[in-house]
Amino acid sequence: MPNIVEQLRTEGYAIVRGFFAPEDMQRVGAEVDRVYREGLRHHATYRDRNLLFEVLDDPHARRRVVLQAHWTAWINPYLESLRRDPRYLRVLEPFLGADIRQMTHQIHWKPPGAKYTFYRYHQDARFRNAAATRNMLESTVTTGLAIDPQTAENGALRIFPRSHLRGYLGLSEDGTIMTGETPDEALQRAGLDPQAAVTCEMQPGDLLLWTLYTVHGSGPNRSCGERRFMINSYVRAADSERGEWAFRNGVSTPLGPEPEICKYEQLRERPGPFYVEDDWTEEAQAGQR
Ligand SMILES: O=C(O)CCC(=O)C(=O)O
Ligand SMILES: [Fe+2]
Repeated sequence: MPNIVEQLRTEGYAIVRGFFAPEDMQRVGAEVDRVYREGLRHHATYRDRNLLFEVLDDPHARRRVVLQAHWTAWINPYLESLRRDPRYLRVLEPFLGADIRQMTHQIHWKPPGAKYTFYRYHQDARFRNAAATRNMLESTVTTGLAIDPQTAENGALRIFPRSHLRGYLGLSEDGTIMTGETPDEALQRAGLDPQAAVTCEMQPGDLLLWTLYTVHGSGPNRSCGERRFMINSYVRAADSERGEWAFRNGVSTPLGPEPEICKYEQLRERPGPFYVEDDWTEEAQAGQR
């Protein structure tokens, strides 16, 4: 563990190998597939407070796909306890202490044959309410659990080492991070060498850690298999006004009776349930012009 702490601080990312055992990952995979089937029942992106299914008819795959599901802890008891499994505390405590809230809980799919399976380079700090989080670099840790093997071919996460030390760089701010691409010149303008990106190849059960300022993105899934990835992001409770409890005084803490709105402040006015009408795909955007 000392190596992990050192590496995340100096490099802006670290990989905990064998974080979960193969038996755990069998179950995680089965529950995540169950969530996928649940998502497919919606004709479009659906939201009910923090719970979200990002659903679209993919123009290449020519079928309905689910790209992300957020906070499925509300509909899946196994995933509810997984997000606050004591093994997460063991990894997080050296960074965040024993009082930890959770800001994101996301499952990502890159359905084989689909068009929208890549993420432009960005820093996750962009998606946070800076007013609600203090010391964002040190007070947060984002984790990515490999459910399938993560490979260059299927669109493993790519990271720029030490980019977290450069502050907020404003990459890919023109629209969504799931359309277009990041030109080398944009990286160079931000002081990054396009050749320096590292592909985080992982086995099922490995856990990637990164910071809200680490520049990262991922390529499309060019394989014919699944690429399932689970992102949980945590914050030191003393530095955050937001988030669901994960650990209080080191004790794993279940969700309460009502959701705490985490990331999307608009949900305070309009908590849902509702379908999201605006469609960010290039096809829909072209149709609107
Ligand atoms: O699933 C991925 O490859 C990464 C997605 C990502 O970076 C994000 O949603 O912020
Ligand atoms: Fe990200």
